[in-house]
Formats: sequence, C-alpha cells, structure tokens
Amino acid sequence: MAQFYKEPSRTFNEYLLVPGLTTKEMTVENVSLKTPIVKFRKGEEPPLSANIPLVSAVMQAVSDDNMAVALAKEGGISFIYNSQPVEEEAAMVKRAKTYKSGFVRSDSNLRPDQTMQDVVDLKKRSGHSTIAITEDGTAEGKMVGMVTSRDYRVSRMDPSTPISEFMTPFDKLITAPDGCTLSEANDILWDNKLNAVPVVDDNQRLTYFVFRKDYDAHKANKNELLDAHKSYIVGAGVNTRDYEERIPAVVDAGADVLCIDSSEGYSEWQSECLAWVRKKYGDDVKIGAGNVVDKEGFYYLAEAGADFVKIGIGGGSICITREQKGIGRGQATAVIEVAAARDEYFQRTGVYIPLCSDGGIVYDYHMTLALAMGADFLMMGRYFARFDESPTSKLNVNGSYVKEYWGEGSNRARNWQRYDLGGDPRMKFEEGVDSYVPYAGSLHDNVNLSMTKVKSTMCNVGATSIRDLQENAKITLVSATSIVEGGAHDVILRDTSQGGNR
Ligand code: RVP
Repeated sequence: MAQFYKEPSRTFNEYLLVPGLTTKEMTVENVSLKTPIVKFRKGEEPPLSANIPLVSAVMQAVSDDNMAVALAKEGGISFIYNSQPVEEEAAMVKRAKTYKSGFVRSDSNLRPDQTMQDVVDLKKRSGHSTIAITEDGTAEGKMVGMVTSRDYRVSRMDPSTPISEFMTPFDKLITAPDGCTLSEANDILWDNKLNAVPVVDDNQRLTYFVFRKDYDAHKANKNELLDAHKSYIVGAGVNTRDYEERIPAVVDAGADVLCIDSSEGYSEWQSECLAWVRKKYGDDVKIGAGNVVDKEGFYYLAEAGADFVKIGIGGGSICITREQKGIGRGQATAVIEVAAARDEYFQRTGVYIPLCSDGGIVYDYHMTLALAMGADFLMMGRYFARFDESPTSKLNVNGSYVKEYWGEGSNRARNWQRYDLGGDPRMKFEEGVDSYVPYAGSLHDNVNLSMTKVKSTMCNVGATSIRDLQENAKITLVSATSIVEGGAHDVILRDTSQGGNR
C-alpha cells in the first residue's frame, strides 16, 4: 500500500516566529548573515561562504553576468543559467569573473588618424568625454594617446584635424600599471589631480580606465563576495545531459561553485554527474545537487557527494509542475524535514551539508522563516527578476512598469534538460509560465531593505547569526483565521497598491 503522510505539507505563509529575549547588544548592526555554501567538516571553516544568504535562480530571466556582479557586490551568489550553449554560458561566467570593481573597459576609442569630427560624433553617441586613442581603435589596443574635452576647441579647429595633432601623446600620460589595486589607482588619480587614469599592461596595451567619480561608489560594498584574486564569486548551473562538456568549460571560465539544475533531483542521473565530478576534479570543484523535498532525497544526494542540497518542487512562482504532474510538497514542510535529516547526518558523520531553499519566497519574512527552519541560503527567481539588473525587458503594462519573468519549463525557455528523465531529449509539455513581475528598482536598495528586515526579525527572536536562529527560533503554525488577523483588517485602506516584497 502507498505511504500516506499523517500531516498536510505546509507553506511558509502558515508559520510565524515567536519572539525570544532581545538583549541590548542585539541590534541590526550586530547581526551577521554570513552562511556556508558548501559542505565542511565539524570544527573546520567552510571552503565557500556567502555574506548574505541569497542566491539568484538558475534562470534565463534572472541570472546573467550582470546579475552575478550586482549580487556578489552585496555578498550573495548568482548561478548563471545553463539553458544556453556551453560557450555562451562560459563567456558569461568569464565576464563576471573578470569584472573588476571600479575598473571599466574603455567604451570610447579611436585611432590617431581619425579626426576631430570623429571625436565630436563619438562623444555625442556615448556621452563620455574621455577617449582612448589606440593604434587599432579598440578598447584593448596599443595605447598611443588620450583625448579629453580640454584637448580641442570645436569653434576654432578644422573638423578634419587628425587626432594625432591634438591628443595628449602616450609619453605625456600618467598611467597605472595593469594588476594595480583600486586603491592604488585612486592614489594616482588624487596625487596627479586627474579625473581618469588609463591602466596599461607591459606591452602598452590598454586594459581599463579608473574614473575618480566611481571610486566612492565602489568603496561602499563592505559585504562584497570576492575570491583570493579579488574577483567576484560566481556560480554556474549545469545539467545531467551535457556535463562532461559544460562543466570543464564553466570551470575553466572561473566558476567558483556549480549547481545541478533540475526540477527533480532524486535520480541516478544526478548521482552519476556527481561521481563524474569527483573522479575528474576530486574535491576541487564544488557542486550542489537537487531538488529534493524529503529526507530520502537528501540522504541519496549527500551520499552521492553533493556539496549542498537544494530543496523545493513546485513552489516557484512561475512553476506549474504540481498542476501538470501532481508531484511536489509544501516548501516549509520540505525544508523542515530535510533540515532534520541534514542535522542527523552531521551528528553521525561530522559533515555539514548546507541546504538551499529554492522557490516560493514571497514576503521578506519568508526568508527568515526558511533560515529558521534550517535552510542555510535561499534561491529566488521572482524576487531578483524585478530588479534593474535582471536580463529581461522593462515594460509599461497598463500604466505600471513591469519586468518579464518566465519559467525554465515554459515554452519560452525550452529548458528540457531541467525536466529530463532520460529517453527522448525534448520538451514534452510545459511546467512553467511566461509572466510579468512588478518592476522594483535597483538590486542594491531592495536587497539591503530585505536584509535589514531579516536582521531585525532575528533581533526579535534573540539571534545574531543564522546558526543561532536555527538553534533557538520558536516557530508556530497559524490557523487560517489568524492569517487574516496578520494583515490589515477591519479598516478601510486609503492606498490599496501593494508593490514589492513585504
Ligand atoms: P521563485 O523564486 O518563487 O520565482 O522560484 C524560482 C524557482 O522556481 C527556481 O529557482 C526554480 O527552482 C523554479 N523554476 C524555474 N523555472 C520553473 C518552471 O518553469 N517550472 N521553475
């Protein structure tokens, strides 16, 4: 006979945290959200941690290199989507890894034989007045000079004057050496009263510019997540079909952590993929697996060698897997059960495997609940899709700004590998929808607000770290009637608009 669970499975909305003692030191500033991303042994430091417990979903509409840089600046990690050709995913990883905060690739470049008219036209197009003059007119060509608005006068000079006649030649330029730090470049700017300094390598090739106006903006990211070479930490999604080709490509491009992207991860395909990684790379390549929703799924992937395990089937905002296939489990119940198995596994083996709760986070307090229930970090799609930094278009629909957001199982993404169960390699039916989400502005502002709310709740609960929260939180189920009591009720609202994450 089939196994029946005694209790219904539940969502985050059905729970609340009960406050604990808040001591005087428990202020938002004193709360740390640092969290492990990959497994570690008892008493040892995790090889990879994040400074905030947020990762962005392995989705076309969410995680490209731009999102990866923006989120790493705040202390989280993006998993760049794998529903694209191997070379394109590797190129995105590489762009994010080679991005240097405060160092910008020159977007205005001309050759010395071009004219003042070319300078004027380029400035109009780009809006930038600092122009690199390189032998071949490219952003990484041999630098021969520089032009700023101080070098020419449109009213007095013949438009056909060659640039070589009025540029500041290379031997008169102050430059910074390739490999210098942002702070060293900034010293050069200040010592020489410059607005911009070109960074050049030993062969006189231009690599970057550092602008004085950018410095303060880049200094502000105290949480930014960097590797030993000061590049941002970047994740990459992989699948169980083409991993022998995709994994080496994204690893060579610099990915710090991988995630097998699948709607259902309790499978021999995942075990095979993990075994392949261990055989080829030992423990050097970090890879998470999932998704699972019960303890059996967790133990299977833990034994197979996963560095973290991802939880969640059917709870994603754009996901219709439960309707289409009738599989899944309420996200809160899934996290609670898997976390208990993880804790038991830790007790027994001394190996701590971080858990990622994936999908279904609607309100900011759901983040705190998921962490309190045992998740170490949270994967979100809808949340990040709303920001400027997501790769999709911002549109005006019926007078409101929205961003596009579509599921990996939708016809639009056609990510059949994510739903693959072996056999005929093609998408057979949709498991996701194509939708809009309300536009919410910059990632920086929103993530900071959400993290402040999480920290503030943690202070109420009496916890200054995620570990504390997991060990000491008191969590209560709420009845349907008390959910009504939790919102504004029995009053007439003056403003009924409800945007963003509450
Ligand atoms: P949400 O944050 O609720 O938007 O959920 C995002 C998650 O939904 C993803 O990380 C992924 O696990 C799942 N997803 C992505 N595409 C689809 C689908 O098309 N069904 N589901």
